[in-house]
Amino acid sequence: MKTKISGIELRRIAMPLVAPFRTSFGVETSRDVLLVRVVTPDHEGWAECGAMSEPRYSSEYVDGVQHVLRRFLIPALPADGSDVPAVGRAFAPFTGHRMAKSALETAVLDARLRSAGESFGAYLGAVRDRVPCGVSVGIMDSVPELLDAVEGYLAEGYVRIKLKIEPGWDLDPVRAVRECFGDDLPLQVDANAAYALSDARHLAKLDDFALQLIEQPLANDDMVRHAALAKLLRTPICLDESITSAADAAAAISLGACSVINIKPGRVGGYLEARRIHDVARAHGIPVWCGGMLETGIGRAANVALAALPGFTLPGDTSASGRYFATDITKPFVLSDGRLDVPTGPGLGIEPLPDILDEVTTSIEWIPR
Ligand code: OSB
Ligand code: MG
Repeated sequence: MKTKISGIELRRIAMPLVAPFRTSFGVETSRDVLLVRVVTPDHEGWAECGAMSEPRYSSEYVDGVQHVLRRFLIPALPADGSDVPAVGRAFAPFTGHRMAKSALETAVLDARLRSAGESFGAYLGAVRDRVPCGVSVGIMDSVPELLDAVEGYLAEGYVRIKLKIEPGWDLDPVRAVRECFGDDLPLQVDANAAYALSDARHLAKLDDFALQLIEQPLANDDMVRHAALAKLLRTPICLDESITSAADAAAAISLGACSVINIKPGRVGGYLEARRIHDVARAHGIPVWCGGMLETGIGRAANVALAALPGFTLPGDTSASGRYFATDITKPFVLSDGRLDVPTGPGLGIEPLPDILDEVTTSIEWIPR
């Protein structure tokens, strides 16, 4: 599977969210998304970069990603159009910048798979044709507002709820959701690194609510304290920000820093590394689930394919298009019976709708090869 790349388009789009999404690290009202389009003589490959406009969730941000792609990663692409693992090897000398690497590698992979007529799911090793979906619910101004939002999502059919928490918005919202929707609702929380180990006694009060997990309670770079916290809580710890590679996953598992892993392909440098994390976790009996970065249909298509691998035994943050955007840039992903269908066409199996894409485009940079 070798095809020469004739050029790469870096396109920025502005995607207003249906409602503001608040986390412990900030409020998002509109996604500034970078799309990568790899053009070959007979196909094109698409990918979406998960980076946000400011370096809060992680050190990457969308302007920085575009710069790194233009300055380092695009020039490093193998000139002979070699296979996708070779793309990863060509990027390896550059430290970090995993969301940038992921976006370019994924667009190359999509172009290759489209020319081979193979879907992302088939390539990655999907074993399901639909995946159960959860929804991540942001921090709200009041508990009644939160209960309204959760009620709406449950009515749509989402099979598990994740509540964003931070100091001052943790026990009360969790208690209220449990009281209102019962003990059988699969419920989890995500702190996005908002706590310290000295909050352990407070966090242990969440143990009463039978949560499936608490995601990333402590700092991104602190696996050792997560391992210490795990000994003080009954609620299982899941890591998101802390896991940036399969090596990190292996380290976290052997340290006892987590018993569940959230896999986001962008955070870990691409779908091949995401699959390696899945494999490491599965070999250790650690469940994984697919996280999200408020993606459009382009990023979602690949995430849903990944979520169909056998080790993804928990519902992901792979919500339907309508949870994020009034109009998606692709044919929308629609929830049916709490599930999304895994696309089956070549590559991502979905592509941007040209008219909608043009309407939301804020800039286009073309980089010839
Ligand atoms: O921590 O999982 C997170 C969104 C942006 C950045 C970080 C996170 C999130 C979410 C939403 O929780 C996931 C989604 O629905 O895409
Ligand atoms: Mg998270």
